Amino acid sequence: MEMTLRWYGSKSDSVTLRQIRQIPGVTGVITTLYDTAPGDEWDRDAIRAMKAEVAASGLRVAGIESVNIHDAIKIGLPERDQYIENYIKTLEKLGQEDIHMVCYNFMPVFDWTRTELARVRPDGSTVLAYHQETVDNLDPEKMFASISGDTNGYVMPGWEPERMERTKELFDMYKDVDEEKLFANLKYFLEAIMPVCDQYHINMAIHPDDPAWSVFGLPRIITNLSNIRRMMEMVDNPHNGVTFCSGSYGTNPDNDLPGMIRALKGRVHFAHVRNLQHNYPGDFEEAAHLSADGSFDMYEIMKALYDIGFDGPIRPDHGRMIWDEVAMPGYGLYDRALGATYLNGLWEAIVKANAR
Ligand code: DNO
Repeated sequence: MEMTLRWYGSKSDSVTLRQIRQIPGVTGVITTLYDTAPGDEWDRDAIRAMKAEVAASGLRVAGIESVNIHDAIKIGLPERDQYIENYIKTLEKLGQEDIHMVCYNFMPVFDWTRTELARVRPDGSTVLAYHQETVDNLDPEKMFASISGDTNGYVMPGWEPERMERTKELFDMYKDVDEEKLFANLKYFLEAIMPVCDQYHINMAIHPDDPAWSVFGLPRIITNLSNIRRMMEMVDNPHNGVTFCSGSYGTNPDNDLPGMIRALKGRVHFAHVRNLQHNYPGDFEEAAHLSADGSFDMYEIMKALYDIGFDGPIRPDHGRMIWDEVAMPGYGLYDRALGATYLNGLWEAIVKANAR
């Protein structure tokens, strides 16, 4: 595995490449071209410039999170072919620039969903949290407004204000899309892009729906092992794989995280590893990466990744806000650095125990 950190670019991230470079064992970043909109064909010079900026700090671009999917593709509108064509050209350029892992998601309207961005934990840190009853009683158009006061002034990916202003229009556009249609549209997209992935050895890593169930009545399909299997079998190609995000699949306590990892051997192309705390059915909050701070056994998760021979990029995921840091919720420096160090420690112990 390669330990990485997500980086939002020098224009908007409070965390610098220099700081990331100083986290022991972190050799790469996961980033994207932040001036592009879903559906745009990326510019090769811009990809080169991004790579050069990262390389100048002694790090490398280990993968892209995300090349976002235009709504026309997810909905299955006639204009999807043009957007798929653009996506293919983007993948081609990434491949030519030696970037071989692309994370994306296939969630309608909302990317990840949380009801609080700064819930206070017993130790005084603040974390992202989810309370089902709040979602059930909330008009989806007010979702963004209800949390926007807690973003610390950062635009959070997936929650861009321009997109949130269009919530009503987006709901209308998705009104005829059910799970079956979404699966069919995903299949159409994957079939179209696999040839370019084969040509340039690009691993596509679909991100799970977070939380791993339907919100606001919208269809959500990347939620559990049987649906992932269906996705992999409908376009059976080793480049059609997943981002194993413990914090997203783990929102549903029925998902056996280490068991899922083992079942996905060969198809886990990227790992987001973090812990969360289940309080009671329908309420969870994010926790420190340490097993003892939340509900997951982080050792078992790392051990499962080791056992399947995982060799892709991995990153600590949402961190708590600690030590008075002011940053994008979930994406400060301090707690993610602690997370990276802890995951590296688990990995070293697993590697050495297995070498004996
Ligand atoms: C949230 C992230 C997601 C993820 C996208 C991938 O913190 O994990 O926004 O990047 O779903 O496309």
